[in-house]
Amino acid sequence: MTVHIGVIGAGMIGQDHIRRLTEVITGATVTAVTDIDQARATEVATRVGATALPTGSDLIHSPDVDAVLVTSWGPTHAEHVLNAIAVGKPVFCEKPLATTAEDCLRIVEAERAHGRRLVQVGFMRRFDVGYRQMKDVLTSGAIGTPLIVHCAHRNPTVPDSYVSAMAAQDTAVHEIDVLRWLLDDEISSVQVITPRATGKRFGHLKDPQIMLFETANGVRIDLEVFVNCQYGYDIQCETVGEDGLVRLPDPAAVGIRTAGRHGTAVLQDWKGRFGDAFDTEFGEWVAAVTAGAEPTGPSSWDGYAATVITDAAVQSLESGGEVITVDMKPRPVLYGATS
Ligand code: NAD
Ligand code: ISE
Repeated sequence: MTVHIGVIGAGMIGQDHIRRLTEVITGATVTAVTDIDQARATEVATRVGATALPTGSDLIHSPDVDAVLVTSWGPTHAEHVLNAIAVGKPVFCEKPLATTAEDCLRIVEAERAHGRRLVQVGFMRRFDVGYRQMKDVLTSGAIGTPLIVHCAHRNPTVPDSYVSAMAAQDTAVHEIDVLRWLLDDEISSVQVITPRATGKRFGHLKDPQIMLFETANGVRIDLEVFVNCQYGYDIQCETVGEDGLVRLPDPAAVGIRTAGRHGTAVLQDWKGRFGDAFDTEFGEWVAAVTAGAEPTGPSSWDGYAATVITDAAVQSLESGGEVITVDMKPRPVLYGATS
């Protein structure tokens, strides 16, 4: 069986995922594309032999669409995801699931009323080989009980449109998701402090930021977010346990010795760093849809949790560094709660 996918939002990542679905993944084809920029929708649809449709609603209701991929702007995600749930179609939504906790909860409630999971959220780090190896080490007990996690998330530069709150909402949200999953624990409080700002950023931006999280089990996490670090795209993560530590590997790269120096290149963007993870993410999602099974990747509950925690981080940033308690609703049984 080939899964017929409709894509809402044919911008940068939408086009990259369309390429992935049509050229990399087996068992899927893109049959419909929509974008508020109709010319773009037509151009992208034509490229892959799909039909350009006028709106997200037309696409979701189309008989030629078995499953929906949402890659439009964040504030539009909730509407499309709710419409897909209403017609019972599987939906993959790029992060964020929604830009407010209230909208995330509406999605969780709609899915709960439907009775089974339909939604997967695009937190791709859970599919990265290095993070998966780290998860296996933690689960095996090889380093004992985890106590501390040190992380860094660095981008070379960001555009003028990037504002200080996006350090949590757009950037740290990936650590927030992957650390909840790695530790199988919930984040209970967050504090954001701002060291001396780099001179190499737009004047309005607080960069870098240090985010300090505590989990329900008392693990402490420090995360440096530095989105104008200049030198490259660099993701670091080290978990310290009672009996040892486990560190995320750097991407494999040849060592070059020349002109009296020895070095390796540093990647420049997230597309290069997480390209394989995106491929695995979509391969596993398509396999689940093909089998008529519930998706196994990040759920709408994970999307809700990430939004609540990033809201708390923004609140801390805006308060000048207060410790903010994360106020999350109880997790429903559909998402793994025991009661
Ligand atoms: P983009 O601006 O390049 O593309 C978004 C596209 O959606 C545009 O073509 C726009 O016209 C279209 N659009 C907006 N609202 C629409 C609507 N209601 N219906 C149809 N089309 C609509 O943005 P992007 O960089 O591709 O980001 C898209 C999403 O992907 C964002 O939510 C972003 O956070 C997420 N993203 C995730 C990652 C990741 O690492 N997982 C990386 C980058 C972006
Ligand atoms: C971007 O939206 C992403 O999702 C990238 O993974 C992240 O590294 C970057 O900081 C964000 O702006």
